[in-house]
Amino acid sequence: MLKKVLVANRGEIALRVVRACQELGIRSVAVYSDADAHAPHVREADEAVHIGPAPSRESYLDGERIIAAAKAAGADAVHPGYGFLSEREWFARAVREAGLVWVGPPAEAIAAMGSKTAARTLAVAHDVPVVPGTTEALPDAAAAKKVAKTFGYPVLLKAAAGGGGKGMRVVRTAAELPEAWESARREARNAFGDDAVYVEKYIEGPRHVEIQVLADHHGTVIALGERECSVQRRHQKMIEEAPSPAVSPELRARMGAAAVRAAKAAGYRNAGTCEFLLARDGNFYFLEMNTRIQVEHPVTELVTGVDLVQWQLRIAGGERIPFPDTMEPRGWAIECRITSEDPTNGFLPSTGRIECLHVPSGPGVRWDGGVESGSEVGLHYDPMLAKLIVWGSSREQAVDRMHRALRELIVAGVETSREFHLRVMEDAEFRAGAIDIQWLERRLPSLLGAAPSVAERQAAAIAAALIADADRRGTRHTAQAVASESASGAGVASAWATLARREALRP
Ligand code: MV4
Repeated sequence: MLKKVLVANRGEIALRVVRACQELGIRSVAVYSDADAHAPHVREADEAVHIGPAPSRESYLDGERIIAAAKAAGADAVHPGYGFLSEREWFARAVREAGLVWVGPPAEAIAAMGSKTAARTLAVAHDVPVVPGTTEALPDAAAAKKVAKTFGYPVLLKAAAGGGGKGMRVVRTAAELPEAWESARREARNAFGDDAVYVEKYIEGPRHVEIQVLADHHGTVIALGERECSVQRRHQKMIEEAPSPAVSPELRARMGAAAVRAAKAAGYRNAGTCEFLLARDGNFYFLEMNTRIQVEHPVTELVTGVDLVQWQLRIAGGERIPFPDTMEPRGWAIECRITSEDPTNGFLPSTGRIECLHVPSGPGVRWDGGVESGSEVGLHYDPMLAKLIVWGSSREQAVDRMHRALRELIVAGVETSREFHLRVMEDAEFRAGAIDIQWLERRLPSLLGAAPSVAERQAAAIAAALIADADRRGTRHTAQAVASESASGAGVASAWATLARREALRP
């Protein structure tokens, strides 16, 4: 078993890993930048090492510095979390060469899955379905046109080095292809320094469904079911759930088996995720493998009962996976990403001090957060403050429970995605599970333009009652905050109202 793990990350995932270490009796070492000296992940870890100034490049992305910190602290392993250095092949290799255990897949597996075309080639060779198209980059637009003709329009041009939708172009007719080809190449070159582009059949209105896998060092590879991640905006996932409303036990078994084949083909170890497109006709296609623990891992944990982060640590320490290779989900789990973004203002990042944070609780509620009251939210790092995750015995119960939990949540001081999530939980299409990867962009105008949510209407009623009450108690300042926020109709109204309510009810 590992004895001391350096957590090469910050925020909620760093705290998540520290908690797993504590539960396993492993010592944890946090790292922190100037901006994070007082962050919860630093305080909760057994030890902490300062690694540099606020900009990530000089702290959380400084691999040499992090490895030096691990050695200085006497750690025997490094857990990278997600983002930052988690999928850098060179870092995984450097950690290993420093004599430390890498809590993740081998550098070779990261490399095998790093290129889209290489991953497609690997998938094809192991009977994992991929979208019809080429597995090689094409020399020019004429070659692309020729290939497109064989499986018909629309087609999608994709960057071989791809990621985040960069260098992707939908082409609906042969006439549009040359121009799209040039712009896809240009974008790929700028984004990845690699202008290799290939062609796929364009799948209309699919879902994004991914399969969680775990692989140990003794040849066992298992699938832990799927996550539905279609509710996303500009390639940023907003809400994830497990299982998917579109996946039957039979489909789950086939997708799971395909994911296990892909993982085995890559020599995969530890936790990873195979991303698929699930087409309207029920066909599924492998897209890529994420060689890290993902943001949305808790929904799988809640429906399988498997602590994925603990198992990352156990597997890295040499333990065998004790679970059966087929796992049916129990109940339903939903995750909402609580970000410091203003949904009414194009999801513009919001900064400031978190003046008040009241975390939801009660049956079936989990909060994986990285901030607290008093935390400063700046622009140096990702705007995700926390994840609110709920479990229910059915999808409907989970959605209702998420709505209840979101109503309990108060974040005052920065704008957040809370109100947006409330509206989604109230949305008839979402409640019917009728979602695909374009659903959110399509629905956003009506979601944000909709009548005030239940929470807002309640907040308005509470605010009205409070104004009278606060006057009597001489706490007019609270009443004024409530009144002005309510009158503006801003998403923070209910947060202030709940805060004020608590103030007003204080004896
Ligand atoms: C596709 C597709 C439709 N057809 N491939 C987007 C990012 C990259 N990882 C793969 N992506 C897509 N590939 C074919 N042949 C649609 C997308 C896509 C998408 C996929 C998953 C989640 C969100 C998405 C949003 C837009 C487009």
